[in-house]
Amino acid sequence: MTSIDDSRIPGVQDPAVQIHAEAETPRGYGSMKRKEDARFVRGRGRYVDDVVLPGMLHGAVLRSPLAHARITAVDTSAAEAHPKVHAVITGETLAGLGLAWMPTLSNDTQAVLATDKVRFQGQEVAFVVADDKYAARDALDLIDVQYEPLDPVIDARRALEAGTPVVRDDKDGQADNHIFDWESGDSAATDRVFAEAEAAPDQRVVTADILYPRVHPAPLETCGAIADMDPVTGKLTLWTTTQAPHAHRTLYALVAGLPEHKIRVVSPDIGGGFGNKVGIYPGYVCAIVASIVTGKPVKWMEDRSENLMSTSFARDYHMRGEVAVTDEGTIRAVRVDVLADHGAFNATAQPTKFPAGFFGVFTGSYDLEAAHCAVTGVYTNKASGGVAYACSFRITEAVYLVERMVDVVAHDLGMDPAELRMRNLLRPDQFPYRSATGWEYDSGDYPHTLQVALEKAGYEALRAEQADRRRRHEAGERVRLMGIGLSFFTEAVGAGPRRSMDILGLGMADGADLRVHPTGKAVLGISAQSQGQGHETTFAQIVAQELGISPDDVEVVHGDTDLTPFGLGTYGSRSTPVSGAATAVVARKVRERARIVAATMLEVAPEDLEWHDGRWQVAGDPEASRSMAEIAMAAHSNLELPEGVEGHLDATCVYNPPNLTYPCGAYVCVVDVDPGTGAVDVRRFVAVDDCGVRINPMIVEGQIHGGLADGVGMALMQGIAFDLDGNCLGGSMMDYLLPTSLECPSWELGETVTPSPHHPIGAKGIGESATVGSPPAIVNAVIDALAPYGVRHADMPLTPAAVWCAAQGRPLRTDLAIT
Ligand code: MCN
Ligand code: CUM
Repeated sequence: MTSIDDSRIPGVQDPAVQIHAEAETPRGYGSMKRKEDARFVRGRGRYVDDVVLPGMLHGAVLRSPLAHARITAVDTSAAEAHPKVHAVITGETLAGLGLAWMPTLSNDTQAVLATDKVRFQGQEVAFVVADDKYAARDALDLIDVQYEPLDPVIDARRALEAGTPVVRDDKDGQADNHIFDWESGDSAATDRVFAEAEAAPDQRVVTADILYPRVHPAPLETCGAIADMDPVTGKLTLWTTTQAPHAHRTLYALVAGLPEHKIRVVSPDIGGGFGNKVGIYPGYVCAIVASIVTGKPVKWMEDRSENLMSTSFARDYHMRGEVAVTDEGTIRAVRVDVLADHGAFNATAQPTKFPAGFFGVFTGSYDLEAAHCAVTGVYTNKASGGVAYACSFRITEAVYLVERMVDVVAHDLGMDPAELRMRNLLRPDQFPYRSATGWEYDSGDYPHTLQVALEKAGYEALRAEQADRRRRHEAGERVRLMGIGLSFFTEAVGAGPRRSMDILGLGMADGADLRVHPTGKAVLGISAQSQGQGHETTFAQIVAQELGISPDDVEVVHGDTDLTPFGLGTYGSRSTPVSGAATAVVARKVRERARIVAATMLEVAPEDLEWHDGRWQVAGDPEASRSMAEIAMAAHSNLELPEGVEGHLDATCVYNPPNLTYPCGAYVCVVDVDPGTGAVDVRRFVAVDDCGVRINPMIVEGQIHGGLADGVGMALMQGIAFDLDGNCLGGSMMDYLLPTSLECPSWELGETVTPSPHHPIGAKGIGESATVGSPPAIVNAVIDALAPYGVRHADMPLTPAAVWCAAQGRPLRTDLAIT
């Protein structure tokens, strides 16, 4: 038997942490403080790295220093002789178990530990297990790997050229670096509109090449796992940083052949995810194998550089956008060609399938006659991607592309970008709207949302101030240039409808189970996995709203596959759209059961009762009513219920969403740019989001704040470049810069509310909206500021150097460091 260190469990020694500090207990929706913060702000959260098991050993991963090399020999004898080392696992060890390669989310294969070649700098080569993590790290230096260096493939734009080395020569029939071709939309219809636009005297085609650079989500806690295979019971307990505990359990069962009921995945507090913790990493598999081999629990936690260099990155899309538009500014069609750099192993969420090819929403928020996009994926000698940082390989790049293109069109037409957007936005009467690429947007009032943002920003006055600054600049005064940038985005979140989506054969429905105890307190089990989004609070609020009890009386259980119902976890802002819907539905089931119990108690027919103010009440007789606590006690008593009605107040449900939810938002960013140094100051940022009904407005705003900061990071600071030898230039936080409060303005938020018509409580997801919507607004603002220099486009990250070069008419290539 193993046990965890009890003193670290909040509440065990400090009952105060269980007490919620609200003066007045709220019921249902509203900005109540987060329940989980009682432990987080006291430093009493329990993260994966806090888990300590008796007799636990520690693992460390040996990584490749080279981006591309053949492995000719691996000598582990000196490491094995280290007095504190228990085992050294290599690719050969794993090959003996059939585990040297594992499947990825895209049904590609990925090396767990390299056998034939290393394919990116930082790739996993061997795993050492020792008494402590220091000894494990020391022993890595004792492993002798012989490499025969090969030319690396670093420039994605050249990956398909003849004569380029083949990254994946391990795959049968793979003679080049091509992974897939994926397309969406009607190519013939789109080409027709473009031909017309080219021929017509009062229409035109606007084109731009746009890069969304490689970035990394960089969560606070890096990835890791503690594997504990009990040799007596044969049960594997895996404590791990996962956003999808149930999916991981099933995958371990399918891939490693372990019986699923003998696997328990526990994901306690995890320090952020941002998509970084969706995939299964080699280190997890190594920890499991190491626990089986040594018969002891084995912990593996990566360090910051390992996280930045080897775990799922995001973006790396080279995009060509074309827009067919009339001279008056009516956008007719969009055509997109994308080269997607997926690194050495294709690990992104199935890009060939709708809607994992979420890039299909590149038509944005506009009413188009036609649209077509083609994406080609290529292998390079870089770390593989994943489901990372507000869902790469989907909306994030698509929104950036279309919102950047709209500004390029405005530039070329000499039109105001707000006016151009207003002219082309979908109208409220067009919903539900079927896009040119087949997506059904559920609801929205886009012109209103944009209007609210423009008014909040004081758009007219900003433009007047800008004109004045430009005059002074032109008169030779040394002033900072002012830029105003807009974006309007439509998100598509809540994966997803069963008929259109599955990952490795699993559907996308989520379960929820709710038990109401005799005293009216409730426990909700969900499959969503909070990484900091406040689920323990908001999901309790949903139950509270439906049952008329306090959120403080609802305990939310998640992150343990032995205790919670199956579901695919938290990513793609799907928790509220899917698990949240399941929670509302299961609570309504309980409420209906409570109605029968209350009717029996009040000796009336269930139809005579009305749900009023959180109680079941006899119609027209407010005196005759019962609360959920009274009903719960009766449901567990000897009360004689009608024939066929079960006692107690428990229910389960599985929610299979009929559609995604489509939140939207209008953002306005104001920047000041110093043309002498290229330094950018984000002066103001107005964000008006519509995520339907808000359960906890404070948490929603927190989510938006975080996403806006992400946007500042991506637009101005982040971006992982490589040199031509394949050295990753973003491997530490000295090189990969995260935004702080110093780079961020005081956010100005606003809202519009268009409920989702198909979601039980009308809510749409919000977790990624601001990360998706803010980069184009910031970049548009910087480019707008540089208008006096004739700049039409420059790629992120708009570092001072990139801005300065753009102003000099020599835009930087930001994905490669060419020296
Ligand atoms: N919410 C609400 N009302 C709404 C919508 C949401 O009150 N109409 C609340 C929810 O109940 C939840 C939070 O806002 O408490 C976020 O909900 P949702 O939009 O459903 O997103 P998820 O919970 O599924 O979170 C995933 C999303 C993703 S995919 C990334 S990436 C990201 C993000 O959340 N990672 C985060 N926000 C993050 N925030 C933190 N602190 N840490 C991360 O790793
Ligand atoms: Cu795609 S980043 Mo979030 O979905 O976990």
